Amino acid sequence: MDNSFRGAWPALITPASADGGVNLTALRDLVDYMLAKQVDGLYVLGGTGEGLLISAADRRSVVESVMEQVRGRVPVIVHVGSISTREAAALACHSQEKGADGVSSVLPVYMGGLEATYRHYGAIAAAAPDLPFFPYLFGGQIDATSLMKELLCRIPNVGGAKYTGPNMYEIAEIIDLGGDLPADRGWSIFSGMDEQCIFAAMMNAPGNIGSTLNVMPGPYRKMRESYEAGDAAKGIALQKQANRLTAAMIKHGVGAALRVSMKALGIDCGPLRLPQEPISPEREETILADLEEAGLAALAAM
Ligand code: MN9
Repeated sequence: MDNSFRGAWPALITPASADGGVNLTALRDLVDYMLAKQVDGLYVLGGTGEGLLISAADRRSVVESVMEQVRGRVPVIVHVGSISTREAAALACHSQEKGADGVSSVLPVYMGGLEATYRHYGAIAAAAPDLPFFPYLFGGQIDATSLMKELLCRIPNVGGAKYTGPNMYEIAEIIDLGGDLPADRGWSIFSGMDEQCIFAAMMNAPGNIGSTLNVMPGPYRKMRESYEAGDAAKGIALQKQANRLTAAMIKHGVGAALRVSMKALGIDCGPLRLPQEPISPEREETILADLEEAGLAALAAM
């Protein structure tokens, strides 16, 4: 049995209502849009999904709505990271109860250090013991490979990681840690830098999770397919094409660019949550013009 996840996963936006709450109707529309685009899974309430900016009660409603809307058609990993270990653990427990397929968490946000990380992740993973747990490896002063080795010893349900960094040697090392595990134990290392998806695929990363996949999941699916079919050159060409749009998004701020793109694609995800800068109508126009110039329509249609 293969318990591993794979493929192209959007780090789903969480549509906001005018007052900063959640627009659950738009959220359901967004889920349907992603399923129609044949994404392989959904990663909800992460950085892109503004999980840390949303109240715990609203985070629970988001999970419930997403699970209902998806109805088991693709796996869902819920990011439960929180400044409070207890709150993250309670959210993990709720996600398991509601049928999520995995939980994930950023490194401890405020109280860092290795031992604190073990305690934080240990408590979260133990609160959802039937689900694989995925550390979100991003930022922090950590040796990611040693951390993952140690977590494999300490946490029985660690199932992989979301690795958001540019170091393809390091991601390969972490992928290889799975080599010694029993065959029925899943080990899914997702790459999280959209700009590097194809290179992580070349290091055998089975999937990628990222913000720009809300707007253009197709190119990532196709670049992986091309590589796996033996056509690395085509995969690299697709990566470069996608990177033109990603670069334009980074220039304007990825959060703002995602909102503007999704609105142009027919789903109004509402305002960015505080403390992000609101998008003025003039800025929206400039951003959209730049994204269109960078190939938004063609990439989104793939
Ligand atoms: O992990 C996102 N990374 C961060 C997901 O939010 C730090 C990525 O999808 C980036 O937004 C993307 C553009 O730099 O690679």
